[in-house]
Amino acid sequence: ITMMGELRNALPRKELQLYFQPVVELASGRVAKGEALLRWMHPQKGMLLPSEFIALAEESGLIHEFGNWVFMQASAWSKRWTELTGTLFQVSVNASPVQFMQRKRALHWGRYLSELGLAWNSMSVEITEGVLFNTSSSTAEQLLDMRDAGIQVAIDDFGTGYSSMAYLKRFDVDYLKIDQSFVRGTAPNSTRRTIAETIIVMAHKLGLKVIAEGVETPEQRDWLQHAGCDFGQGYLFSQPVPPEEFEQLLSLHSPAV
Ligand code: G
Ligand code: G
Ligand code: MN
Ligand code: NA
Repeated sequence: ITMMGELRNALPRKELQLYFQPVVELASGRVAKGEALLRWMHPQKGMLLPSEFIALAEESGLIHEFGNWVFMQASAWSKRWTELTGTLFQVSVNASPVQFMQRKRALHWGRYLSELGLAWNSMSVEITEGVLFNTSSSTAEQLLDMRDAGIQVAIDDFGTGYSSMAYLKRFDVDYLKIDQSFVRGTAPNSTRRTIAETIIVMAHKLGLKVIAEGVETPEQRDWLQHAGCDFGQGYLFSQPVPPEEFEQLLSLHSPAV
């Protein structure tokens, strides 16, 4: 059987699983949000990461089915964690550009959220800059529908793509996620760090919140917080973990000091 054949069976055979990585509010150290990351528990090969199967899912069209499953699962976890913590607990999902080509996607997700009785802003969708660069009317329509459905939008890996300020303004997104490569800049006057600090200032002027990715050390967390960055995500706080393990991080403050 081909990998494609196996991938077709992955959902009915319950081999897909969501992991979650905490997003920490830097000022308080509180786990404020979570990002859902897809895993394929392959019966022979073990746990496969998205880089090993998402492209195949996109080519085959399975990505639509997978993406809907991811959204529904993640919504249910948002509902549970909101109840557990007593405050709105937003969960984000990643979406491929291909998913935006399917019309009415956001409308269906919005309807699903209201059936579940989820509050506004319970969910956010992470897209790459390439999605904004796509000028098709379907993309613009989907982004507007997201807004109407109370689903927030984050630009993932910001700084690695086209990074056009004009698109940010035009599409009215909610979060910028600074790509890991800029967070790696350690020296105070390094180019990477300067870019990260500039992105933070720009985002705030446009009314967007900023999430830094790939935060691995207390030093990185500290300069990001000092630069006014709102949230951090990375191995310093936690790797992506299964939901049961994620839940244990919720009542606690960030374990890293
Ligand atoms: O932790 P990690 O190796 O899981 O993530 C790698 C990449 O896979 C990330 O860039 C992320 O955007 C992508 N990814 C993770 N989960 C999903 C998903 O459910 N759908 C899509 N389309 N991409 C995902
Ligand atoms: O969706 P996105 O492209 O942002 O996916 C994030 C990827 O980065 C995932 O593969 C995730 O496992 C990985 N990741 C998350 N935190 C860290 C970190 O602190 N360091 C490194 N090197 N990778 C991370
Ligand atoms: Mn992401
Ligand atoms: Na990213």
